[in-house]
Amino acid sequence: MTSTTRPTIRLLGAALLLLALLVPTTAVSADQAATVTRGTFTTLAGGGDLGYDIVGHATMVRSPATATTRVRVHVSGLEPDATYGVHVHAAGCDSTPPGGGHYQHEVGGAVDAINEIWPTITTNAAGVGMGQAVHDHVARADARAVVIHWPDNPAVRLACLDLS
Ligand SMILES: [Cu+2]
Repeated sequence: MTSTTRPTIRLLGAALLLLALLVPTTAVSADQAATVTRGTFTTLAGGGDLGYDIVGHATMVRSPATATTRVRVHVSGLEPDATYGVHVHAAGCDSTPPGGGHYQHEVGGAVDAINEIWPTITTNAAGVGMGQAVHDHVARADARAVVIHWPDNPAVRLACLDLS
């Protein structure tokens, strides 16, 4: 071994040691990895009766590493320039009513956009809209459906989506 390669090897050794020290603190371990659930909307009878044919999808990302949950919704087939109440619900779309009740962070707590997950949709002139909600907790497994309500009467459920 020549005298010129030794410093290189030492440097490499130091770099590997540094890497070994850094990796455990910077890498996201398997149990901290984000969980992604998604689905596509089905127009419910309540929506079909009103002439809606809703097409769209939603994605929920639960990130334990940052203790956050993000929901994004993208839909077409809605009224132009309108706002639709959208919530994460706690039962499947095959429940009665579809989606069951609202998902709540603190069960039995406030019915608002903080304790519940409300990715409200605002549409453009073409009736296409997006909604998003970001929360500083990781949603439980019972955050399992997304329901779009009729603005004129929120009791009417227009479309439902199962997150899986
Ligand atoms: Cu709802």
